[in-house]
Amino acid sequence: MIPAPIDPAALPASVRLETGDGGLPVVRVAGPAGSAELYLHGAHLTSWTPTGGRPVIWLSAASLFTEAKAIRGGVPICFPWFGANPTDPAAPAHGFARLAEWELVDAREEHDGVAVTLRLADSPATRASAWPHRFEALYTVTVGAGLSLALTITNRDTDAVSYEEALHTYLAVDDIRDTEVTGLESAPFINQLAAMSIETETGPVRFAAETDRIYLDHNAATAVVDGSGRTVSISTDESNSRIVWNPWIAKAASMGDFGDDEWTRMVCVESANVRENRVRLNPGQSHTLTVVFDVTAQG
Ligand code: TA6
Repeated sequence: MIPAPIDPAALPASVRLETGDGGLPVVRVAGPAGSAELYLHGAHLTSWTPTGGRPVIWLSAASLFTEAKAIRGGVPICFPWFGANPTDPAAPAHGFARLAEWELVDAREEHDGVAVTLRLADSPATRASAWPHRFEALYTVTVGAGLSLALTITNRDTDAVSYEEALHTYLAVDDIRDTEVTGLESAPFINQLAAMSIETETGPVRFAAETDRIYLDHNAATAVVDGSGRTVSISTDESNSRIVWNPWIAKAASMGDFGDDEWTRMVCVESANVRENRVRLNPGQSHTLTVVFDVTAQG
């Protein structure tokens, strides 16, 4: 059964479908335990703030809000490939999902959370892409004192398919130079900045230069501890890859939608299934990647 777009008049009181930056439609959630903004463009979460706390998700002040470009910051959805497409150099980095317009198909209040679901399915454009398969994607964002993101992909094709996915989360930090990512101690990683060499962490991930690391076969919880005393814990289900990224000075300056001085205020800790961890689905099968964020110390 294909869910129909929800009638805006039927939305619960804590959910509004409005016009956001760049004239793009945005779902604004004002729940009892947290607030958030979720653009239909790319199903892109651009903010999450627990009630009484500070924003947890980072968004560039220089982000463009146009249909032709992914929003910079927030939680881009990388699907159905991660990074450059291996066969089509003209294909958009990180797949087509973050550039597509998703539909709002459900919104409901649960306990102290508010759950909003967006949907994307194959189209003539996706069927003409480097990944031409029939599929349905449902993305449920649950906003409360914590944040839950669940991406379900269903194979609607007649053949088995495989794909990569990442919830490419940009987290706000006080200063990247006083920040560490725990939970990856002793983990091997692909260093994207050193000819994909395989290296191993010797402790928490700390930052003193551009950092771009892919951890495979890793599903343990991680956490971001910044100098303000805030800890954001990150737990996942059905996610076997992690990516950690900070662009540092030169890469930040090279991106037109990223403020030159913004690199100190963010870190990407991404929950994914990439490379050898890609997902394989038989016809009719579904897979859900879930990530949950909790602020365990406000600071
Ligand atoms: O996840 C890290 C990464 O793959 C980096 O290599 C960098 O390219 C980043 O994603 C941002 O990619 P984007 O296409 O959003 O500029």
